Amino acid sequence: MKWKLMVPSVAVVSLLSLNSNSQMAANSTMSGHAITASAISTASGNSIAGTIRLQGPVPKTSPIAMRSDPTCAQEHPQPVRAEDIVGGAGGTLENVIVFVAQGVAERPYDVPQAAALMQQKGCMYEPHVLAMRAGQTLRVVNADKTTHNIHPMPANNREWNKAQLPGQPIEEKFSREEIAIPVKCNIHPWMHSYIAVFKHPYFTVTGKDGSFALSHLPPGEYTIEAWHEKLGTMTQQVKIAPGENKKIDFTFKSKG
Ligand SMILES: [Cu+2]
Repeated sequence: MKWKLMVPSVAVVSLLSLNSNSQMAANSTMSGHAITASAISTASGNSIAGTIRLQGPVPKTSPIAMRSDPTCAQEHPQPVRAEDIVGGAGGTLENVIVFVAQGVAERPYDVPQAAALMQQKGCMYEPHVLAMRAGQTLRVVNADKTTHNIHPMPANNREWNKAQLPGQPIEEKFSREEIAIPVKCNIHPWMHSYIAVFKHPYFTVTGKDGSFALSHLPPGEYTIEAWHEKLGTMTQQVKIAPGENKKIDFTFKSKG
């Protein structure tokens, strides 16, 4: 009960001290509200925005069997499905990381003071894909009544692996950019997620409506990349003039 009360307050702090789009994306996924990247103001100009879509059917997934831990299973009256590919209405695609891959000035950027939040709830990760900043605090919350073991498996950061009892948050950091770090739970084999770590603030993660917005970009030429855990990456070259709000879309092709 204690954590149910505390989690929303963390989310509010994150929203108020919004330094990166990832916080917004993380919170929207977490709260289930339709707060998407498109809700971020682009009125000041210099933004790149659009929609990520999936062409073709969303592959059908089997319900996850949580019988090995009845504590997990009892949290889900309805079957839960893997979140490998999550589509929305009109062919939109959720859980795509959209970011500036090239063109950002090489300089230090202020790191958000608010933590990026990863919850374990109903023995699933929320959000399924989290994007955060190098040096930012990652706060991992266990909202379940069971023990988890969170285990990020980075290629470019320090690996760690921690058992987590109910109600005991873990705080960690990643020091280097990496897109994206696979995360698993050593106790529940169906639990997996991804954490992307950026050295600059120009990134976001799509929600159900597939929309994204990269705001407050200085005029210039950029390579914009869209990353999906199963569908790979796509890039586009984009040039934005002073005050310009550019629209670009990405369409991934379904393999199934
Ligand atoms: Cu677990």
